Amino acid sequence: MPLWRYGVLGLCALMMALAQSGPPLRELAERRGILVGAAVEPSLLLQEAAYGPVLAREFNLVVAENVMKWGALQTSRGQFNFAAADLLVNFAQKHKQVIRGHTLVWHQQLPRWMYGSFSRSEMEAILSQHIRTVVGRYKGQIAYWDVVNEAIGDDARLRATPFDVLPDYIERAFRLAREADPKAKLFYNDYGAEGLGPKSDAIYSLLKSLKEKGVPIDGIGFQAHLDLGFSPQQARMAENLERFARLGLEIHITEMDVRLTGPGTKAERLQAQARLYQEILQICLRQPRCKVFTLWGVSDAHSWRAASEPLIFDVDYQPKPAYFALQRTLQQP
Ligand code: 9MR
Repeated sequence: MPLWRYGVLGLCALMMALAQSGPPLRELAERRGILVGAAVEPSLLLQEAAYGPVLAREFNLVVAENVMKWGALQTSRGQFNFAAADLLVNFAQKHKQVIRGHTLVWHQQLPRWMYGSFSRSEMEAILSQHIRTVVGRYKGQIAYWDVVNEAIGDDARLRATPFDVLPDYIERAFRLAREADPKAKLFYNDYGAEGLGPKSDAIYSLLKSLKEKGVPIDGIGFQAHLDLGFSPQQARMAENLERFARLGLEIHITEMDVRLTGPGTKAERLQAQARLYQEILQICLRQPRCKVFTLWGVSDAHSWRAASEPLIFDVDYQPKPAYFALQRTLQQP
């Protein structure tokens, strides 16, 4: 790791270099009427000199990569720890960034106690206490919540989760979230549903039936964890987004990253990565209901897929071809 990443002079040099590389993404996104976001690990704000400044300069939306998950907030039953989540909220407010909350109901990253055996009424109490406490704490401060995450499996059926003792846990979660913060927009979020196919069909049917029942759901998040083999045209992604838009849902790209692995030279793969970022952003810009375009991290130094260099800043926070592709795309009429 180069030393300058930690020094004040190095940081100044980086910010000057960024200033010379054109307008910040957030400024351009604002002009286009969308938000450009990044997933945030608040501990990095304290640990890494370049992280906060780059996050503040480039993005007008932040989402908690991990610190608002059940396992982070309620490690023991009934005991909540908001320290890391508060750090994120304070940073966002200071830098005028909109906040996405992630996530209230997910089968992963649950605390161990959640795998105990609970009766229906106990689970009802557990779910409602969690959602009321978490959404209530940030009432008026978090604009969007991923209420239910990845409830549909890769086999296009509902996954088994500890919440299943409550057969209506999905709609219940949305109703509880609406009650706790009537102004927050409520989302269903999933991966592998960007294009047409059995999984996105299953999600479509689920959300359509929720809408028909009057469940308060406002939007769908397409995660977009992609690799270079994904072709939005072949997957008919724009068409897929359009059918969700016709349900009256707002659309967010919520967790985009693109693995750099595959054939070709590194330079070619970086160009292909840039093209894919550009294509997904274009699809969002052409869809009137697509309002948020979010990346799952800031730099390749810290990503759940760090080994495959999936983000738009490299490990030294230098903008990659993908950064410039997004900048150009936002500037196109
Ligand atoms: O990026 C997150 C990583 O740090 C965690 O270890 C992981 C736990 O499963 O979750 C990652 O984020 C996931 C997100 O919350 C939901 N969609 C898939 C993301 C990547 O796994």
